[in-house]
Amino acid sequence: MSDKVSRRQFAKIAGLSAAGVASPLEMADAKPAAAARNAGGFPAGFVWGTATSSYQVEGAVNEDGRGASIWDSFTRIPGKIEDGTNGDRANEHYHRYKEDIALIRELGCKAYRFSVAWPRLFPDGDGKPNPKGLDFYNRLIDELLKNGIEPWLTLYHWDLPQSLQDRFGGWRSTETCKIFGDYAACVAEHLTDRVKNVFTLNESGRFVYFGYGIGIDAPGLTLPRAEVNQIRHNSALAHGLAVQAVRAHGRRGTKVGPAENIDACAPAIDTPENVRAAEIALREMNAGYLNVIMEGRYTDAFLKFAGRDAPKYTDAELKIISSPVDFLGLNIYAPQNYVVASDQGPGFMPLPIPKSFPHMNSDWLRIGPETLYWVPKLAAKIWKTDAIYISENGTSGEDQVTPDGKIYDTDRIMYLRNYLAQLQRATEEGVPVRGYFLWSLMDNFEWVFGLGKRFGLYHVNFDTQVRTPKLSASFYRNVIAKNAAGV
Ligand code: PNW
Repeated sequence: MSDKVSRRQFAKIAGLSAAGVASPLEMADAKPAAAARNAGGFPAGFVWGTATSSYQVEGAVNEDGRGASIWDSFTRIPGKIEDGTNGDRANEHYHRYKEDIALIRELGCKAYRFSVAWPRLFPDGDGKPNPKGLDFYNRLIDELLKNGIEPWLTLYHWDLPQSLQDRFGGWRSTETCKIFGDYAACVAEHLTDRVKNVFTLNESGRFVYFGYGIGIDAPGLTLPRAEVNQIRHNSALAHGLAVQAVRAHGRRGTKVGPAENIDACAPAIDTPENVRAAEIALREMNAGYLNVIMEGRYTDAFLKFAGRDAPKYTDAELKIISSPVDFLGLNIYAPQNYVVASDQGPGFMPLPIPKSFPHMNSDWLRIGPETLYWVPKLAAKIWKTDAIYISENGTSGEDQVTPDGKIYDTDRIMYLRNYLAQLQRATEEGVPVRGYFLWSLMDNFEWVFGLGKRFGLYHVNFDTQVRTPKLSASFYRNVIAKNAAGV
């Protein structure tokens, strides 16, 4: 207050109107205020983590009784993987996990998101669990805890047992959903004495369409739209069965939720009409998975749009699908839809994306930092959740090793700095984002791109398996240490 008075007085003395154009002093004042906001940082207890997945890092595909997964088969099909590589060795994390956990600790991360390879536990998908498979995850979890790192476990990160694909057509059949429930029960029974947080399926939005619709991911099928819609429905059912299995077989208090690459909608311009349109868009564009999980029904617009190709289901299935979750995990990399208000249809219009829209060194990785502000904010409002985790965010980069042996990935730092600033803006407004998992701890097998796209904070030489911290590892360590984005 006294500051205001003195400023006004100063303006008078300086012959400037207090109510008119800002005085030079007022303009100077604006700076510390903005800086103070940035310096505020994230809430206390914010969970900082990194993430990987089993097929992308483990290797050791034929060891200790692991069965084949659909990705083992798919990567064998000529032409499917851009550089002809596969996950046979990947990062040899199955053997080097201790070294890798030391890397997580060096970052100061308090959490690590990894996935269990279903075919390690059940080589044929079902039957009796393979004790050696369980042993590996016991060792991994114990080592994490020994280093003060909370294990966050994903049940399904795309490595479906090949046997289930052969016997039931994979996710085409609800048999696979039931068996997934049994597998989830086994994981819950054996591991939730130490694992407190479980993600169900990673990115239904990706593996259903890319795996069964356009043949780009395993199992490489190109099925008609009605079948793809049915498979998406089955994936939601599998999620619901896993939630129930964790509740029934896990330690009391174990938290469970999805990890979905939500179709990220944001207002093209921040006006009340466009924000409302983005809210409607977020619900509708995610109607086939997240919304049915959170609301227990498909939206009218979704069913109308699908028409005769809509999934077939029972009320009992909708009940299972919408079993209450403890948190929402959102994988957010790039804006999918910038929207404006419209009086057509459900009330929004997604805008075409110009060819010149900037992106990182993966074409799909468009740079839209504000998605980390809008998407959690609108998601929390639509689905009334009080716990959101950013279960993945990060970028690929060229990551050349310079003659001094270092990797100066200032492009990744630019990306992270901008996205994290927007996430911080959301938490400062009270949006209930509780944690953030950076994808990825280290370069790894990037699906159809093979080893050619590097997402890691640590560079990996896949011939020697040497891990080298990139400059972004120091950046992230600093963010975590200060609990703030503006660093
Ligand atoms: C996610 N897109 O995949 C996966 O969960 C990770 O396994 C993967 O390594 C990571 O993101 C980086 O790609 C996605 O085209 C792949 O929008 C592609 C898209 C989204 C997510």
